[in-house]
Amino acid sequence: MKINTVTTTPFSDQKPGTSGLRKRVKIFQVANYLENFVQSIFDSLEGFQGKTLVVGGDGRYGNKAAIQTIIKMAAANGFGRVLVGQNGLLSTPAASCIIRKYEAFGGIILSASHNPGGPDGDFGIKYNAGNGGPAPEKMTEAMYSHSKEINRYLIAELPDIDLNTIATTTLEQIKVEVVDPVTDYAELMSELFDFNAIRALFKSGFRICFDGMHAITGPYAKTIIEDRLGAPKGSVINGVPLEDFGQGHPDPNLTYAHELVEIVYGDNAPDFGAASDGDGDRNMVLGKGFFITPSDSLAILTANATLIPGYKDGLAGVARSMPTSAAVDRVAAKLGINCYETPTGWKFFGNLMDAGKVTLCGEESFGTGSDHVREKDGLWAVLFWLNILAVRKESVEEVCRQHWQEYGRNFYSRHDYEGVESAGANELITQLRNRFDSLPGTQFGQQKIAFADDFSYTDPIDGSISKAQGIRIGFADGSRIVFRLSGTGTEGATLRVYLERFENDVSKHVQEAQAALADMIVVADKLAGIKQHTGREKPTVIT
Ligand code: VG1
Ligand code: CO
Repeated sequence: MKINTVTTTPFSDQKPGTSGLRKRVKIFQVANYLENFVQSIFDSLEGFQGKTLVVGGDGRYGNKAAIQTIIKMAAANGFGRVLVGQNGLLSTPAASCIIRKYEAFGGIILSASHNPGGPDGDFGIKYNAGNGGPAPEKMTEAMYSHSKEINRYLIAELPDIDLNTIATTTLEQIKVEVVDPVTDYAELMSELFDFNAIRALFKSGFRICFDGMHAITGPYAKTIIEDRLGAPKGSVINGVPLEDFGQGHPDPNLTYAHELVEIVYGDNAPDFGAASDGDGDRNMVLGKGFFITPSDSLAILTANATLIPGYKDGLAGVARSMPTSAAVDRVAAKLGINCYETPTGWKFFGNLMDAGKVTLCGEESFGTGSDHVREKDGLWAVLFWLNILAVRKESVEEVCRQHWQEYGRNFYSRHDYEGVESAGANELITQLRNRFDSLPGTQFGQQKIAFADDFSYTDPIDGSISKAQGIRIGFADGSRIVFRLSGTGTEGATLRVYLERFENDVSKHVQEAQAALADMIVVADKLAGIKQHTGREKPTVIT
């Protein structure tokens, strides 16, 4: 095999964010940009000679070309086998599943998740370790260091692989296997959930609308929900992955999944609605005209876990990211299991799952998952809900209302100010930080501040410390506002404001979270000067 050593110079902006390296497609198209980062990944790893690398992506523009490059670089760097999804496709949870199942050394996933795709959209790349989970901070920092010093990359002179055909090709020292992206994942789902019960539910006339948003989950949802579980054809909409996601924004929330929202809030609505994101790790769950917040979803799955075959013996513990509402904490307390609070990003759950401390994890950003893989998993959450409904024979709304009745309700909302100027956003955060000492005791309208801090996390397993993970302002009545800057955006800065208020008395429940949180929304602006620092009158997206 002829291996070329190509001379290169570093790029200064290859620091992975919350979930890998995400940039505009245009940036990834700059000569050597992708190659430098891939080589930096390999340079930060040890002991992979002759081992297996899993490669796949969410099908966005640039996916296939990047995969051909990565295969040649993997060969040149000494991997012995590459497993790649047919047509270059692998959802993030399926990649995690395949890494684990075939005991691969690790995997490279090409995705910018929920960010728009196409030539003017975003591209991304992330490395997952042998446990199937996103590289922990220590690893991403090593990649970044290598990227700042790189002066060469290795690439083999090999023909392109036919990604469309399931086949194994041996190219001198390296074996490339093009595998079906769905089979292994679907098998894992059938081991966790009661497919017979869900099949019976659909047979009884229960209707679902699953929106693939023209991203990766279409083929998975069609195979599992329509073919295996018997939901009628057409239950999956926008099910064909497109390179530009049909010009959409594959982010499953009430704003971007508006087609689905109109269906479940419209006449003749189905019993259940769901959507997933670009790379298949997020989920939104809806009943007939009824939205389940991701934080509530995590709490409800936890409370009902023993109804599911894969979790019938109970949960070791649960974890949620810091900005996620404390709804699951109440369930964990009642079940007598531990509830861990981690920084934003799935990479922080990996150690807890590997150590057997937690079974379910979740984030407010429409992410839920379990230790069946090491990523959040959109379809898994949908199947979990379907299994609960099949057993309880109640509607989504009934299940949720009963949950609130029993545990109280955490009113919750996230306000995003996308693509604002970085200077103003950083200033907002800095000013809050400088006031930590003076804020406690201060009264804002009805609300009195009890504490203000910057969330710092010490990993209970390896002791690593992650500082400055978001500003928390706690109020005397238990309400909370969190301010954080996004680590996944590609343009300017994105300010996220997370608002939460607990209400124990269900008779006081109003359906609309924004109304219930109206006071807090005013307080957030007064406290942080959001309008002043962002120049925005209102958020870009409210979830
Ligand atoms: C966002 C979410 C976070 C999630 C991350 C990756 O990060 O808030 O909860 O883990 O996206 O999601 P940030 O830094 O922009 O707030 V995804 O679906 O890449 O896979
Ligand atoms: Co995603």
